Amino acid sequence: MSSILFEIRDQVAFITLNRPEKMNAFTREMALLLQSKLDECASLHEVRAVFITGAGRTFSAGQDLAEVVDPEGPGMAKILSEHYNPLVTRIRNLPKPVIAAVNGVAAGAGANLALCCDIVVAAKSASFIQAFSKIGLIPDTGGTWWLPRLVGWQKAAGIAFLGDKISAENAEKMGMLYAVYSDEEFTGAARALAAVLAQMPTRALALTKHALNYSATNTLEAQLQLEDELQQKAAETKDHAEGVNAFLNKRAPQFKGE
Ligand code: LHQ
Repeated sequence: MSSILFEIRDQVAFITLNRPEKMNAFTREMALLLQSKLDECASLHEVRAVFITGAGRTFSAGQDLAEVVDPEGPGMAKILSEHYNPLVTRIRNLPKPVIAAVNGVAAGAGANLALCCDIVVAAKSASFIQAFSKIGLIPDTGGTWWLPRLVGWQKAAGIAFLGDKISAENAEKMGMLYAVYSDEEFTGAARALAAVLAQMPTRALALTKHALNYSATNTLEAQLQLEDELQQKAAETKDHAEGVNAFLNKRAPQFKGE
């Protein structure tokens, strides 16, 4: 069975991290396969939203620690530069909405991969652990970048230093998540959200994502200039014309992602 399951349905690419017996911990093989699936999502016109979840009872336990100590393994030097950093940049640069559907524990690099997605939703029983300090490491996979931006400096420092388990409900209160659903509703609600996003004006969402990416480092003046440039591009899309036409004719828009 492949460590990454991939299926396209109704213009949503469903990606499942699939090593449930090892809590979906990442090996090199799995990280490289996920990279290639994200590339496929970027290039296929029929994919208009990406949905990432975990098989079994966890989202992902982060790096497979057995691989770290394996003399035949990739070694520390490659794990960030060849596995996780390219995953984060792929997700951030993918011109389509990426949803992390956190079904259970998300620990270490698994937690931070979820946090770098555009919209993070979680089951009530899910949790987030910055497990790094427990093994003498620092939060990687963008953790030191996302955490202070999502939850503020104080909470970020506490969560990163202590490595304690944050429940989905607390994570949502702190601003780490878009929504928490009951365990019973979770799969249906998370997939419904992806289905809605896949029917939206995909190019406008991609331009919004681009603007949000730059907002983290731009000055207000630079961001206003960027919004101006990107809005010109959005205004040229067929979906913009369709949206305005549908509004004026009091009908539902039919966006095609063009
Ligand atoms: C695992 C793992 C795992 C291997 C569970 N590896 N087997 C970057 C730079 C370079 C090096 C290091 O890493 C990184 C990035 C990182 O991600 S660092 C952080 C790595 N992750 C962790 O430290 C988390 C370790 N796992 C846990 O704390 C727990 O397993 C969690 C809280 C995820 C789940 O706990 P439980 O529900 O109690 O399950 P369990 O601990 O019994 O695990 C079940 C099995 O999964 C078990 O295998 P076994 O053969 O005994 O049944 C675990 O050994 C295995 N597993 N995480 N990361």
